[in-house]
Amino acid sequence: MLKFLPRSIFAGKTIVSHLPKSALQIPFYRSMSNTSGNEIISHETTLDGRTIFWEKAGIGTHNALFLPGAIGSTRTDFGPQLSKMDGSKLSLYSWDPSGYGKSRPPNRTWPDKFFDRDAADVKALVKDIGLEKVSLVGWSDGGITALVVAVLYPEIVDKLVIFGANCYMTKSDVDALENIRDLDKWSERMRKPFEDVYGAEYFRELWNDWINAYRSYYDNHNGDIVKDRVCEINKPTLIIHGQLDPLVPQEHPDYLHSQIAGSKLINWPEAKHNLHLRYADDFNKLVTDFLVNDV
Ligand code: TYC
Repeated sequence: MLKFLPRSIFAGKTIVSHLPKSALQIPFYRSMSNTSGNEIISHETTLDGRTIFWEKAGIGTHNALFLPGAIGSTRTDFGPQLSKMDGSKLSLYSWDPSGYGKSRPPNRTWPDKFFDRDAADVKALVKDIGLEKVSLVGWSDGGITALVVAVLYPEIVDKLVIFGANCYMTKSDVDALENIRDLDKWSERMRKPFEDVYGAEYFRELWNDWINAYRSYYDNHNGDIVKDRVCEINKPTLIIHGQLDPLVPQEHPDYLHSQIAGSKLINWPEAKHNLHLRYADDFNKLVTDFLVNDV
């Protein structure tokens, strides 16, 4: 049974914070000096005994829930969105998936088809927050989770924005995955944001477990994450693809575009996987126009 007990964190206090403009491309927690942008309010909920951390910024009538990528969290993955998107038009929500970021304890578990568990958690969280419907804005693994939510729980989904995401895995995707497995080959600059959130040891464990759980879709499910069912999605959908993305080849956004009726695909020639951080202002405008103005 799902049991939600909404409560704020840190000795019963709601956390209010602001993102500085200088935080555009660096994780929020590294720089908190200046104050500008939306007020961000942090919350904690309990789901089946598990901590779920989520945040809200803005007071607009359109609800958008931002879903982070693998091992990601609200502030590391969506700082420039929570702080800078128009909070008079949008209510901006984001969460740390179970076992990631501040959604601990417990540590992350990896059931078979873990995206289905995350999708069920999204549904339960949306209900707990008291929302009937949200638009889902999902990056990478968060984009996959958004697709699964749209297939399994369409009743809670308004619109979809999907970027850096795929809904199946090929052999070359697995090869690309194995290329990034060895953390000792990562630069210090790439490792540091994760180590700051998790500590070196838990980050190593999470990373290894994520790679194994993710590639099990290839090894045990013919690479099918939600491939055969994305054609059922009938929500207004915007797909964005950075054409220099080293992790997600063009065939993935093309497939999603071909399967989701009425979807719009924006190919961004100079962008990579982190397009929403690198080109935050352009991304924010694009997404706001799609969510609020239907452009
Ligand atoms: N989905 C991963 C994330 O959330 C990125 C990724 C995509 C990694 C495809 C490997 O084959 C891959 N960051």
